[in-house]
Amino acid sequence: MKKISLRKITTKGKALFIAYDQGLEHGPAKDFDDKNVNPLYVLDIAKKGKFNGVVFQKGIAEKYNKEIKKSKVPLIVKLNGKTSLYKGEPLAEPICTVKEAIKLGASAVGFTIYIGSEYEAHMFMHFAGIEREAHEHGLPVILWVYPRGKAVKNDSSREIMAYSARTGLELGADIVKLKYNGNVEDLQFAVKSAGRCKVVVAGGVKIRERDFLNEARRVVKAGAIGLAVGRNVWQSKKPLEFSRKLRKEVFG
Ligand code: FBP
Repeated sequence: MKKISLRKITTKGKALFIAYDQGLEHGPAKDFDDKNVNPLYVLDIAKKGKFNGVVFQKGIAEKYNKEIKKSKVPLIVKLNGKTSLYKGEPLAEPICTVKEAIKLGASAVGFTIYIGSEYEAHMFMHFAGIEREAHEHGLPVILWVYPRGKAVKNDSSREIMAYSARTGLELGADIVKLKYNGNVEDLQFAVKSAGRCKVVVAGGVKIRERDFLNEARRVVKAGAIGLAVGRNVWQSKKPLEFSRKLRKEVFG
């Protein structure tokens, strides 16, 4: 098996990714305004803000491929997803293959698993194939691990955050993306639980910029390699200024 290098999507071992799959996950009216509804607006932030990667679903990666390539921002193609309209047990089926992602010029692929869901085993099965194929091509795999479903009573406990992190390691992800519960010690243990699988944390809903920057500093201090942020960046009134401050927190 090829050695998987994170070089293309990290800077000195740290990473700041910009996530933009919310159009599918939440719907445009919930998160977007007239500016950030346009993928090119976010791509421009990713480029000028020197992000280590931009996360797009296949459709955006295809339709805006020329601009993505020109921007030289590493492309992370999300391989599964779902809308927020379906209210059953969470399940995100694959909607793009590793081969297609490679054709689109992906530097890494992303996949979500809802641990605790009735369909967990199904997502594990799909992920196993994706991880195998991506790694055969030397492509890093980022796994979003979100505990969810009626069996999950407290999705922000220490136990569940460590469990999410460990799932990333056990399933063969190179980077696991977690929802941070706000407790630094819990995150430290989650990072330990992830072992040689690196940890990035999700951004969440837009909060005060100063608070977000403080959180970012603590997250990196706790051992995470960085963040994969969406709304807190592209909903900012001054996204480039905010990105610059965020970079400072992550990369020092
Ligand atoms: P944000 O920084 O905007 O929270 O994005 C992170 C992310 O993981 C996105 O990639 C994804 O669309 C979204 O959160 C999913 O959030 P949820 O499933 O909690 O609605």
